[in-house]
Amino acid sequence: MPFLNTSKLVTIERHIAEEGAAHPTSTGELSRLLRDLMLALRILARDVRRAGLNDVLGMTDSVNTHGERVKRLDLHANEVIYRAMDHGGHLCVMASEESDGLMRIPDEYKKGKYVLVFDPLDGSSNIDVNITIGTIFSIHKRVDPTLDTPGTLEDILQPGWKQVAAGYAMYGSSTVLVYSSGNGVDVFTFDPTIGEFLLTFEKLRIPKRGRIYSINSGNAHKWDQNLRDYVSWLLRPSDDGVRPYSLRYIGTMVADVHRTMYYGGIFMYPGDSSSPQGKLRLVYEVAPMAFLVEQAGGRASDGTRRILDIVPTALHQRIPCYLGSEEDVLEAERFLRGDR
Ligand code: P6P
Repeated sequence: MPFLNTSKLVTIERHIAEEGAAHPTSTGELSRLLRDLMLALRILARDVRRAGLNDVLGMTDSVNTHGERVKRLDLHANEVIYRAMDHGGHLCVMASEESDGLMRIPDEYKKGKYVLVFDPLDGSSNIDVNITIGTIFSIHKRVDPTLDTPGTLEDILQPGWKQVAAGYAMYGSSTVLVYSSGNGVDVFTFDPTIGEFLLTFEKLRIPKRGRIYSINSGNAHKWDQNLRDYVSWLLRPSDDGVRPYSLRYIGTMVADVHRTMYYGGIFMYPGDSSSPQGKLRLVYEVAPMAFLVEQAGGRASDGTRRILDIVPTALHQRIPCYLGSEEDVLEAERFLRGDR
């Protein structure tokens, strides 16, 4: 797996500016938006690293829109991103997993042509035990870019294929940023000694097939029979040695998908008898991840439909998801259809 010679020393800002310059119609506004977002991610990288020391671990007394107890770091991350992005004049509206509804741009600030939706801290159930967590973001252009008025829910509920850019930061043994603006997937590693995200892997491609499947097997009793048959098949040794697959499940979508992007295989959060639409949210979790997976040559579906073609009907809409190597996701879809 070739890593770049760091002598190129390409920062995320330089990479975004060069990508922007490659588009003749580019105004530089997206570059400035992303520069502001990178500041927020640098702050979160620092705060996640120091969480145990800063006494920001633990639960708040609040419950989010999904009825889930909110970790203090979740709220902090939500606030950091909002404050970094609310005044730049690039956005007309924001929304996040932690916001009940739209996050308005304050009246005193200019409204721009972009929309930002995000999961400020994905994997929060892992915060207190120092397991990898992340931030997921997705950027759309507003439906009518000529407007300078506050954005609306219509600007947010756009299909994933319309995303202008998407990415995630993963706060693990190092902090990495995986990003695409539709020209392939690039990986940047944060160097805290200089406070920069440096390009460390260009045009990441998911292997056509992997040997790892990732799912919460604790829900197996609630799965559809076809899904049970698929997982049983993955575990049955094959003559060519490709199967059995190994199970890897971290419980942080960013980490499980990141591993899948590099090693191949399939990440699944299916619907089941108690949660027919699964757990993960379409707008700010699954759609941005699907965008990245497809940009890396993989496949992303809800078991039957391409994720990026699905038009959201609600901000916090959940969707079953099967993301990863093209051959693995196609195989899962065949089983889910009842084709053997
Ligand atoms: P479960 C983390 O809470 C999260 O939202 C995703 O990051 C992760 O993939 C999923 O939930 C894990 O859910 O039900 O397996 O604990």
